[in-house]
Amino acid sequence: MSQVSLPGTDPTGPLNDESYIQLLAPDGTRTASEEFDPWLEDIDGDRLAALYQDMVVVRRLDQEATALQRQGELALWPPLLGQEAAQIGSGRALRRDDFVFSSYRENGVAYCRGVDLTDMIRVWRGNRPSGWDPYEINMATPQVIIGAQTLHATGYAMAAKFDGDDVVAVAYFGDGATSQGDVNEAMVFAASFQAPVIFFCQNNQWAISEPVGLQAQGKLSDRAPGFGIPSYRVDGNDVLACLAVTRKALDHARTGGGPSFIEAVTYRMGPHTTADDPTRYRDANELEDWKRRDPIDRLAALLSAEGLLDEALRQRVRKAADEAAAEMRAGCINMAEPADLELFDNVYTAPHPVLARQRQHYERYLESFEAAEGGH
Ligand SMILES: Cc1ncc(C[n+]2csc(CCOP(=O)(O)OP(=O)(O)O)c2C)c(N)n1
Ligand SMILES: [Mg+2]
Repeated sequence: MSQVSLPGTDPTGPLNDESYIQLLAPDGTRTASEEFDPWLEDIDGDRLAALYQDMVVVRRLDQEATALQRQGELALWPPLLGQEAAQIGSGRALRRDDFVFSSYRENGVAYCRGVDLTDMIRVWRGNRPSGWDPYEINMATPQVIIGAQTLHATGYAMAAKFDGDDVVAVAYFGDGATSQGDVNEAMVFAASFQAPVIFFCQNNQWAISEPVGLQAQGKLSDRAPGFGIPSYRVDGNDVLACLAVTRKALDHARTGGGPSFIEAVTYRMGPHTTADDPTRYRDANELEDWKRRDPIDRLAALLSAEGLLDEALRQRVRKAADEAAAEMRAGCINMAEPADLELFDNVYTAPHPVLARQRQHYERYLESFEAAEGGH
């Protein structure tokens, strides 16, 4: 079968050029930047090591959750493999009282927010309709309706502005989501009301099996200025660039500058979810090419060059990753089953007659099993 050439997938085309903000090259070389270095002044050796540890731990948690799914302990898992720098760099830029609205793939950001590791996988085990209390970590539970969280983030940011709070809302979404009406509507409102919101787009090159070039004939970051929103295109596999750019955009929003759009150019190295097989639609060479731009390897190269990646650090990071993975696994296996009728709790804030009737029916249905068992 001959390969059909899709529009916008030309490897030499505008989407594949490397005109993005990069402070750390794939070989670990640090590039000086007049504009962005001031945002990294506090990043000393210890903080570099902490960013490295975060990325290693998050990759390990992601691999553990993938293994748990393969072992039948989770129904589904959306891997973030390859996107660690985009998530840790931006996630670590946020203040505690900022608020995150994410899709299903931002478990690295949830980690930065301090989510309990059992809560991270609760929904994926089918244990509860939602994983965590959004107000405990200032992060809404993951949105599966593609792009809808951009509206929630914009609404939150508009309210914060009306209240005079200097907090910022951050919406995380993918390249595919930029084709949704919701995302475009959110940008119109954000610009009109100069809402303190950041649109953080992780362009991981794929929306399930659809390459980004099919839906975007230009750079995603070029769309935002059309809405009156300043934008950045950043190397999403460079944790320092992601941290610096997000800090700058946060400061801009916090000081009344309004919204920003950040396109983090990265790559989804794994499947869309554990229910997907990417070998059916993408070229193996593409993955090999992106492996050379691995976000963790390049920070390791910088740490090595600076003489910081010694045995003590390696051991500390390995131990942290082992412990986090063990905690997640134990939390998964030992997760208490909810009581059957809990399903009807928290659907509405007040009692509702239709729901009450449904609950009664279900209760009787469950009782019918007990009666049948008693009859034997
Ligand atoms: C409104 C809506 N349409 C379609 C889907 C089905 N769907 C789930 S994930 C996905 C692709 C999303 O791709 P992207 O925005 O690039 O995010 P990524 O999964 O790559 O992180 C689609 C189409 C959905 N969940 N919601
Ligand atoms: Mg995508």
